[in-house]
Amino acid sequence: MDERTEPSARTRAATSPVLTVVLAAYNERDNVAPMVERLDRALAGVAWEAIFVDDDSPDGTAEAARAIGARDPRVRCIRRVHRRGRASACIEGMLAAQAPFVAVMDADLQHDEAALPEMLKLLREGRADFVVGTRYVEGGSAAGLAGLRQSISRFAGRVAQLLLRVHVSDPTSGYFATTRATVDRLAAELATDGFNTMLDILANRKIALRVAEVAYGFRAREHGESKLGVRVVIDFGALLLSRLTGNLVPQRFLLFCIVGVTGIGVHLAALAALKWLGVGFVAAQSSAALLSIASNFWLNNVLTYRDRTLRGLDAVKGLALYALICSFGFLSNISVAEWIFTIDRTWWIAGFTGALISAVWNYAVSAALVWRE
Ligand SMILES: Nc1nc2c(ncn2[C@@H]2O[C@H](COP(=O)(O)OP(=O)(O)OP(=O)(O)O)[C@@H](O)[C@H]2O)c(=O)[nH]1
Ligand SMILES: [Mg+2]
Repeated sequence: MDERTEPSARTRAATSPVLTVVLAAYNERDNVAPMVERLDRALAGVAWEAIFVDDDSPDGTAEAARAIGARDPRVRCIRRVHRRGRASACIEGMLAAQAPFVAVMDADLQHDEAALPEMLKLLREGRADFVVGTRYVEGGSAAGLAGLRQSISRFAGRVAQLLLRVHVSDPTSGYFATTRATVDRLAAELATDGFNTMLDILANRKIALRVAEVAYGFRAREHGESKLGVRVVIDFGALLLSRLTGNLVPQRFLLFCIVGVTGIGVHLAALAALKWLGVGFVAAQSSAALLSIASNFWLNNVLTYRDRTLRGLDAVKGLALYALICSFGFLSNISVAEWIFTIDRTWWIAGFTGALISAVWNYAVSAALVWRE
């Protein structure tokens, strides 16, 4: 490189961040500017950049981040369309990081940015490869969480500690910092369809991380709405199960099976109701089967595949295709079960294998044809 093309030392210093802060943001418009101001204050003396990862929020989060980025090149925004999910947003943000150290925090001002310098120090001095921001040690607090939420958070943390052998005081915190090298080594292993990337990294079996903790006080949300709900709880269960099976069973397949089980409930309830109304058995059984297929489709569409939910006409086409796929799944279920039953007359082994084969078929084919990426 000659003198004209090589950036001067000053430009290099200005354009080479040491710390990238990744902020997954969905409908957080009013939090963007205060977030950047707080980072600026907390990270005085540190070359940092911030990446907001927005999933096409209708409230204009991306515009708010870009408006700041136009004046302050340390602030960038990745706007994703037709995608949703905090985990995949965090992973993409971390992969886009320019700095050797990466912090992940919520964009809603609940994670205290004052903990960042200490987290960065531990990484820079090589005393840890992963630093957890924790609410549950001396100096930390979860005052921003309402009573019941705090109990649920602590309970979920305990379950994660026991089942995944994750030895940190706050496995559900979501606030962490690590090295870019760690991200590069683990990115391909991480679940993209969940909420808790921090726990996912801690539970990995590929590399042994040296983990440190830094206390912080969790603040109450001031602007915007919480995205926490039943889905997050279900995601958490699916992540635990998936990691307990050594990642053998994908998280999405577990969600698909949970939906399948609810389908049995819908089927039986509809059958009982139709019989009660005096409908003949075959007609009632067929209607109940169609209803359970429709309810499974709807639940998979909004839960299992919420990052690619089909809408409008696409949803109608998807439902027709899904019903067709399930009818083949049903046929393979019956034929496999019948075949096994001729070899081994244990009814439940034959029944379970048939059901498993059709579940795998329905899952694999609908993933490829109905909710394809
Ligand atoms: N890009 C992106 N960000 C998301 C998505 N869901 C949640 N987030 C962000 O992830 C962070 C955590 O979500 P919250 O809804 O605040 O969850 P929480 O902090 O556990 O819940 P509250 O205490 O009620 O705020 C916030 O910055 C959200 O904007 C998503 O689907 N896409
Ligand atoms: Mg929050």
